[in-house]
Amino acid sequence: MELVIGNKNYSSWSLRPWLLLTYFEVKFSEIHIKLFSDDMHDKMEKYCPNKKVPVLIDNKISSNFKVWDSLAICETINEQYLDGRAWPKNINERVLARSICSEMHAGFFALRNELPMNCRRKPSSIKLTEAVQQDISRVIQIWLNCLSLHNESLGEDNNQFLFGEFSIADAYFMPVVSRFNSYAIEVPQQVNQYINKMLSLPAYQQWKKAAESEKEVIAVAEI
Ligand SMILES: N[C@@H](CCC(=O)N[C@@H](CS)C(=O)NCC(=O)O)C(=O)O
Repeated sequence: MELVIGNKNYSSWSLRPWLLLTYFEVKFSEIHIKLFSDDMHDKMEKYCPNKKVPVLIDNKISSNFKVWDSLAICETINEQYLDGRAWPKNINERVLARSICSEMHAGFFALRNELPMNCRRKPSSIKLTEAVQQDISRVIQIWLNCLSLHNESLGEDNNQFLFGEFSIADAYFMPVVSRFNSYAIEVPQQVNQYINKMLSLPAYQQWKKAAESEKEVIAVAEI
């Protein structure tokens, strides 16, 4: 199985399925496309039906099996390799997890444009517009709501993923966690605990290390 991904420092959509596969130790290899490089279009032509990354290629499932778009890829990994355990077991939590992933996938334009993922950025704050502040508030509201489901008493040991166990929802919000860290966004203590937990995941550390060793600098928002 191969996952076609962009630059690890910038490609937030690539990070989502990559983290899911890596967290659950599903074996795969990577095909890299350097975004906005000279050969990007030729490689996209070859691997990416939608001319975007990520794309999952899995000839074990069937010949020329390709899935594009991060959410469709996460769903496919969950179905084909994880026996459904990457969504919460409880139906109410599962629909909530699906809803917040879809909301992330279809919105948060100000957050994506104004705070582009840049894993190796030394954390520091920037001036936030009203639009991005609204997106940030909504993310915090989502996280607090999810975290409250499994954190009955908010003691220090209650350091859970969004739905207790790691799920697609955590993989989906990993790039937002990275952005909140890079741009030193102020958050409530419980959210800060979640952010630190996510940043210290070995799978994210592995991604970040690779991002740090990439040399190119891309001056484009929302990639
Ligand atoms: N909705 C898509 C978005 C994919 C996307 O925009 N990928 C960016 C890189 S993170 C890309 O390939 N950009 C290149 C381009 O648009 O030419 C997904 O969820 O996978």
